[in-house]
Amino acid sequence: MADEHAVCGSKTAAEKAEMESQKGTLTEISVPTAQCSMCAKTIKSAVKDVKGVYAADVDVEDKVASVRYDDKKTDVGTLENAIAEAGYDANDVKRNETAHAKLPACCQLEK
Ligand SMILES: [Cu+2]
Repeated sequence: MADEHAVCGSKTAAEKAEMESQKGTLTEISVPTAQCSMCAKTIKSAVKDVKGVYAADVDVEDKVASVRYDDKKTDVGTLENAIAEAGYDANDVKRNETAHAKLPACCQLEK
């Protein structure tokens, strides 16, 4: 396994294949407060917990979450809320401050 030591938030081969498949609808959600690979991991797992999401990827440098989802089971608003509930801004949806305060210190914004 070449990426056994890959940093948190990087794609596994299976995830990469999922993102590249044409399954479902692809949307990109702006996540301006994401800062590091831990953030990417947190956002990714929050989004993947939403029913109907096939695959998710977060680019911390571009500050964008790419999500493939079934538009019959969920929608962009639900995805935005899931990210906000995890403590991150998502498009125009503001982060849940309580969740944000519980993030690892490196992921919290400076006050
Ligand atoms: Cu972080």
